[in-house]
Parts: sequence; structure tokens; C-alpha cells
Amino acid sequence: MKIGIMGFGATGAAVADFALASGDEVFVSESRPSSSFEDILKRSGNNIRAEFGGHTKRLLDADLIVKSPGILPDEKILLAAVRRGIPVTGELDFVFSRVPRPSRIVAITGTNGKTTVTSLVGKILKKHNPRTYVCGNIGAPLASVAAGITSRTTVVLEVSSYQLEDARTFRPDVSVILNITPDHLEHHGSFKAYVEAKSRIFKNQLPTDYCVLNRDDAVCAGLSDKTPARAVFFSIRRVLARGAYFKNDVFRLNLDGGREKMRVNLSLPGEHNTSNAVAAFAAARLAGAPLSVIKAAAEDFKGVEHRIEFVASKKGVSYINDSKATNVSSVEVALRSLSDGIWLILGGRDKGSPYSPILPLIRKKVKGIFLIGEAAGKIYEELSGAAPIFKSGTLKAAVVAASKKAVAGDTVLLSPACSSYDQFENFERRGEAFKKIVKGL
Ligand code: UMA
Repeated sequence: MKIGIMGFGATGAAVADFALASGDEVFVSESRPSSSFEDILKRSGNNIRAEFGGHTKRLLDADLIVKSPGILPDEKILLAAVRRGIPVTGELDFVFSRVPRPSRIVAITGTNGKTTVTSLVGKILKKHNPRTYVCGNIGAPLASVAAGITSRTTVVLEVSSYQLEDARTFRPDVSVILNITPDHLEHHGSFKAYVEAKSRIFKNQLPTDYCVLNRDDAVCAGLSDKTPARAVFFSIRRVLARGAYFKNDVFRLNLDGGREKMRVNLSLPGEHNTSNAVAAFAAARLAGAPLSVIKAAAEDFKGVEHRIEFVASKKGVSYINDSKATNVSSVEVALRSLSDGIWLILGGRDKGSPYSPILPLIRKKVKGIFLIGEAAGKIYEELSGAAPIFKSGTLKAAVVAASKKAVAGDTVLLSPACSSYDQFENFERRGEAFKKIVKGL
């Protein structure tokens, strides 16, 4: 087939490799200039036909176009493709239409916690079945592992609303929605559209599949009668006659098949992580892992880099890297899980949601705010009065200024509420920069 690929980031490059290896003809169309891609092109032996610096009609000489998740579906060239009858698809449908059906697909989405839960489910299921891939929005694209997928593989996928928005045939055996709060509104246009995109995780599930939903999250709870799969609630707030819950350090799973329980010593801090763990245990159990394997893997799990990650203690001040907090509700989670005396670094590229939901926590726990990046002006307007605010500009200036104000017992927290793209390549580079600056203090 002639495959047109729109976007040459992580997804586009992996899809191109996979399609070339399958014997397809590939054409890549990318908006950035070719100078940004010299390494990839060299690695691929310059085998890939491509255009850079914009999308032209050359992309339309294709039997199928695979678009990268971050690209809006109403881009002019994609609308032209649809008018010409050229199918436009996303990575999930593309890959799963071309590989054997794996023995299990577990897909995890949610506004917050999906990387933690994907990592934990992945760790458990790898212990249960060594032929397990952990991939998707978490970093390694699904297409990058596609060649190795067989009917004995387990695939644990972190899926974003962007990826789900393009999904039409994707069907996980176990889907998980952790929570849904406003995020990515600049991409989806409205909260309703965002919820609809997330709901695509279960749209094609069968009545024999499972859909794990957070009973403590109002939006998630409301989705239970919309899924064709068997809905399984999880909770850390209530006892569920049917579902999974955590009480007094005991995890309980009550399903049609029976009632099970186990005691787990988790080393993850915060209530949000207890909730993440219950969701992960339920998903792993429903995917076939025995309780003994869940317990062993969970007790060995130390959390995820860039998510409320302890970096160092200097002169009694703790430095915490939460660079992955690219939305307001993630910051809320971080503030809730830390005690007061916080110097908070906020800012980056604005994502269209208001910052006001964190005002009460700022008043209660934050001693001062340091603003960085493009969103500084908007954040200043919305949060002024709740705590002293300083415009720092760069991350380095913010960390240095915070370290001068903080006293023993305080915490300096990078939890920016914004994406990183105005000043960094991605949130990982931002987190790494933070850690480097802290270590150099
Ligand atoms: N591009 C175009 N034309 C456009 C717009 C972009 O050609 O009109 C190009 C960009 O110049 C770039 C490429 O498309 O070269 C980027 O594609 P992309 O934004 O879809 O990103 P990928 O590099 O393919 O990475 C994606 C996910 N990124 C997004 O969805 C924005 C990564 O999640 C994911 O790890 C990766 O696929 C593998 O699955 C990152 C993310 O920020 C971590 N995700 C968001 C989140 O978690 O909140 C959704």
C-alpha cells in the first residue's frame, strides 16, 4: 500500500519504520524543516520519501493516511484527503489492523495518573507474562513494538485523548478510565468533546470485555451505562459489593467469580496513588494476573520519573520534580499529596483551562509562586492575591529564587500546570533540566 504519514515525531517515525518493514511504500509529510530530522533520516538509510516545512498535495497520493496524535483532525490537508475518499486513521487502528490479535490488550486512559497506572500494570503483567509490551503515550509508540506482537503477547497501552479521538476499531480486552477533568481543551474544543474522545476507549469493546471506571470521579461514574463491556468500578472511598476497593491497607476485588483480598505495602505516597494502585490491581487481575504476582510486583514498584519525584534535600529543603503535571488538576493532586510550606514553580505553554481551581490549595499550602514561560501573564492575573507571585522567566531563575526563599522544612515543587513546548522539547527535558539545576545549587 501507499501509506501517507502526517507528522514525523515519535509516532510518525515508528509508523514509517513499521510500514516500510511490512513492504509498504511510505511518504512522510512534516511541518518542521528537514534540518530537525537529519539523524532519523540517516538512521533509516534515507529510505523514506518525505516533505518538510509543510503539508502539500503530495501527501494525498496515498491509499491511507496515518496521522500523528497531536495533529488536529480538521487540518486543511486532512479535510482534502477525506473529500477525495482517502481514509485517514490513527496509530492504534493502523497497527492493530495489521498484527495478530494479542492475547490481552489492556488500555489505560484518564486525565491524571495514566503513566503511573500503565507502569504498574505493565510491571505486574510482565511478571505474569514475560511477552508483555508497555507502550503508547507513555513514550514508546505502539508501532515501535508492533513487529514483535503475536497471539501470545500482552500489550499494556497508555492511551491519550488525542490517540483515542482517531480510534474507530480499537478494542482493548480491559479498558481503564482513571478520572476525567478539563484538559487539552485547546485541542478538543470543549470538555464534552474531551469526554467523548476518552470514551472511545470502550466504544468497540464486547460484552465479554471489562471497563474499569473510577467510582469516586463523577464523570467516570457516569460512563458505566455507556460502555458495552462489563463495567467494574474501583474506589478508595466506599465499599463496593461489586468492584475493587482499598480499605485499611487491604485491597478487595469482588467480582462475579468470587471475592478476593490481599494486604499490600505500597511505597507510593499520596491518596491519588492509592487510587491509582486499586485501578492497576483491578486491571491486572482482570487481565489474568494472580494476586500473588500483583502483590510482589506492586511492593517492588517505586513510581514514575517526573511525577512527584523526590530529587534532593538541600539545607532541609525538599526539591520535587513534577514536570509531568501539564494540567491544573495534576497540580492539585501534587499540592494535596504534600504538606504545607511549598514554593511552587508554575508556567510554560497555556492549555486553555483556568488556573483558579488551585486557588484554595494555594492559599492553604503555598508560600510563594515563581512563574516561567509564556503563560506567566495569564497565571499572574488568575492567581494574584492568593500567595506572593514572582515572575522568573526561566526555570533556572525560578529554582534559584525559590532556593533563596525556602527554609528548612519547606518544599520547592516544579508542578507547572502547562505544557513545556515554549521552552523545552518536552516535559522529560524540563524535568531533567530541573534536576540538573537542583543538583547544581
Ligand atoms: N506536526 C506536523 N503538522 C502539524 C502538527 C505537528 O507535521 O500540523 C509534527 C510536529 O512537528 C512533530 C510531529 O508532528 O514532528 C509531532 O507529532 P505528535 O504531536 O503527534 O507527537 P509524537 O512525537 O508522535 O508523540 C506522541 C505523543 N504526543 C502527543 O500526542 C502530543 C506522545 O505523548 C507519545 O509519547 C508518543 O506519541 C508515543 O505514543 C506525549 C504527550 O505530551 C508525552 N501526550 C499528551 C499528554 O500526555 O498529555 C497527549
